[in-house]
Amino acid sequence: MKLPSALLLLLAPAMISCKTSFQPVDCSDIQRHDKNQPSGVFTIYPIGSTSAVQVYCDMDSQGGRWTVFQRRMDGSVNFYRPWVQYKMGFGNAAGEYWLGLENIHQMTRQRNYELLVDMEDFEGKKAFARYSSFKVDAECDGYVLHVTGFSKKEGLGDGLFHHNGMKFSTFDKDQDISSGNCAKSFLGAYWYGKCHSSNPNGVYRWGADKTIYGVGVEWSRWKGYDYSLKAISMKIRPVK
Ligand SMILES: [Ca+2]
Repeated sequence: MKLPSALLLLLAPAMISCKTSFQPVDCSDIQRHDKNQPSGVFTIYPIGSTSAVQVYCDMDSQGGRWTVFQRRMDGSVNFYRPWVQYKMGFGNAAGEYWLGLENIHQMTRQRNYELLVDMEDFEGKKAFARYSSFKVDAECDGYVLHVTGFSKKEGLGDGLFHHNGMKFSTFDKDQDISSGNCAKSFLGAYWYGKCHSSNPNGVYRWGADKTIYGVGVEWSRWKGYDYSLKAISMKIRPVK
């Protein structure tokens, strides 16, 4: 059936508003809207209608609803990047990416979030660390990390204790508490302190490698400082 063009014009605003009415802030909103959504790439709006950004939603791990803000899995994306890139985000939501500190801050400013860090080594072993509270302050405060409530009974050792309360640093913006530049020394970007007990944004390498200490994709309380993980993803969801 062919509609008269005048009718189409009348319908247009309704069609547009219908299409844009659902603007999820995170993957939890997406699952609430449709409980059958599988894990995959979705568009969220962390800072309102003009802030559309693609993310990977983990709808499977430990009840699902997780918004992934960091993911390494194959070394396809270079994570040794300057401040502006860590602020705005980079990579590909279907693969390796960083969601961006501004998006993470805006999300955790609006709701109370918990954190899950899923990891895998090159032998196929999996592990996780979970925290009951996760929040990142504004840029003017250095995107300070607040992460507490580590689950002692589950998963592996606390790799974020050292990073709680630290500002975010990149090689071109040293906000760590070391006299040196942790981002340069350990070839990553992170909430470095003096310097790290985990280095998820370090150099992608293939497992155990003692040639350069501490620069890999690491979680020291699981595999030490000489083992670069095969995969790691950091994900958040609102606390019910
Ligand atoms: Ca420093």
